[in-house]
Amino acid sequence: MHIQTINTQPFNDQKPGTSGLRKKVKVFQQTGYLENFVQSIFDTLLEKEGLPAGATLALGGDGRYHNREAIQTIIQMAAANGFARVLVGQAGIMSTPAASHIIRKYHTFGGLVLSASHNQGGPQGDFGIKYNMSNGGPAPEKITDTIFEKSKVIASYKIATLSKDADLADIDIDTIGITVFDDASSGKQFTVQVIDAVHDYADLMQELFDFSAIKKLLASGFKMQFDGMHAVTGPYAQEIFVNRLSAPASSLMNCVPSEDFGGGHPDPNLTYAEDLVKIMFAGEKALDFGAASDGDGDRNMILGKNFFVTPSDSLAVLAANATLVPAYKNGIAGVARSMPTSGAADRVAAKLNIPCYETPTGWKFFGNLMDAGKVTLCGEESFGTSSSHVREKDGLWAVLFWLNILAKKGTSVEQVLMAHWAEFGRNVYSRHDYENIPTDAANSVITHIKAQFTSLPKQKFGAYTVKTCDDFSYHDPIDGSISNNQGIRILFTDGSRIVFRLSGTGTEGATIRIYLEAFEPDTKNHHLDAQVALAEMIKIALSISQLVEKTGRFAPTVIT
Ligand code: G16
Repeated sequence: MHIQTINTQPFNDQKPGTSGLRKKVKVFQQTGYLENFVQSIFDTLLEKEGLPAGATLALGGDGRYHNREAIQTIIQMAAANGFARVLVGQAGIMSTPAASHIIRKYHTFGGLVLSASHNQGGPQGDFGIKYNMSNGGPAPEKITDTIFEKSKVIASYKIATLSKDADLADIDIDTIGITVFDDASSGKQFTVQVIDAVHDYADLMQELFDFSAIKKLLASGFKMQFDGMHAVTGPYAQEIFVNRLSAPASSLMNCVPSEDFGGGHPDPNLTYAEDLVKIMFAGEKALDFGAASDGDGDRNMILGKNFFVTPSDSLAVLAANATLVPAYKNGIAGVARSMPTSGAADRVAAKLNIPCYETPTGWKFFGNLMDAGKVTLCGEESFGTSSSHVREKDGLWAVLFWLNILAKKGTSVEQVLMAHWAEFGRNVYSRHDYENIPTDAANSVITHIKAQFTSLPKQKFGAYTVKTCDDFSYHDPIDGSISNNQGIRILFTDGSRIVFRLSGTGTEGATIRIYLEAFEPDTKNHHLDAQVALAEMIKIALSISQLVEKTGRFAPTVIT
């Protein structure tokens, strides 16, 4: 093994967003681009903690285009930077929740997850990379800020040639097994271990949930469909639903992963999971349960027969019914939700007399709360829910949680929601996304809203009166860190809210997200379509933001 130091020039655009660095594949293919970012991560780690003897790095990605090349480069850089071992998913693939589990189960120093999540793949699509800490969770802001600072001044990176004859030979990442390389100069060894992350993950799910109850449900004529969206969860779904829960193979669709996600957009929502939506909204012919997961397997969408469960409601339902699941049978310590997520979970927490935390958007903000044992369940409106079993959101976990609830309750998805709303009231909720807007136009919308911070309070808009407005700041109760500018909140006197945020995960132009929420206590209105129930809030949001005038966009790209 030979270690080389290669001189490089910094790039000025390597600032991690909501979840790691996401860019077009073409950007990542520039000479030195990936290497600079990975070296900046390693330099940050070496400076902060140093590498302990025998340090192991977990490594895997969602299998998108450019994954295999990046995996090879990172293995060679890990060797050169002093890691003793790399645990790599077979074929370089690990879902994000599986990677989090692998880091925790094998006590690795940390992990690199190659994913641009729900963003499109292929040569013209997106690629991404993020670092997860030894707790299995995404690096917090203080680490990602340091990585960015280092990326701006980097002058060289280290890379090893691993084959015995010093050629840059590709390592076999397709065969489960261990390869050991000797470093003649230091006398040390470097190990690459290819692992089957699917089995490790499926074992964990089997420990958490009542598989025999779910198996019975699936054998009882209950019909489900899982849409893998041509992404990473296909093999996991096959192992869990078909091999372990005996669901028919026909209950899986789009479950063979492809590098460009079959040309689709692997985002499990009502717009992009259209194949599944057609099946689940087919009137009498619709199945009992439908679910989809995203590019890297951390998001989920839950559908009943002709019925959509908002992610905010899903979190609340899981919290309210947690004791039906073996892993949570003794109750949950607390819940946390991102700020734009509806307050439905807050109502459950209040009734259960457990704390509910409000954090900025981004799973990284939940890690401290889970590590400190303050919360068990976390969720975000962006189709993410999970628990402290890992430190990432977990798509299949949420699907199994729902199946476990349905198996125990013996009612339909819609009946579960109707009963939930009857007990807690309904936080009617919707998100409107305006994608790929020129950055200047998007910024002018945000500036325009902020300019009204002093004039908006007490203003009346139809039936609604503004109580306060601000740009959300989070004070982490565990480490005391402060995160400012996390989204504009306009709060109304009756508890309704409008939130405006710019997405931190896009790679083209800007995406404006408008989050709308109104509380409806009256059972006779609970069946209403959210767009109908929120019609007035939608008008108010457009009037305050002047979004149509400033962007020339007359309708959202995606409504969830
Ligand atoms: C990422 C983060 C989530 C966040 C989401 C939305 O999800 O992991 O915590 O809620 O982005 O971010 P934004 O609104 O900034 O686009 P994923 O699934 O893309 O990793």
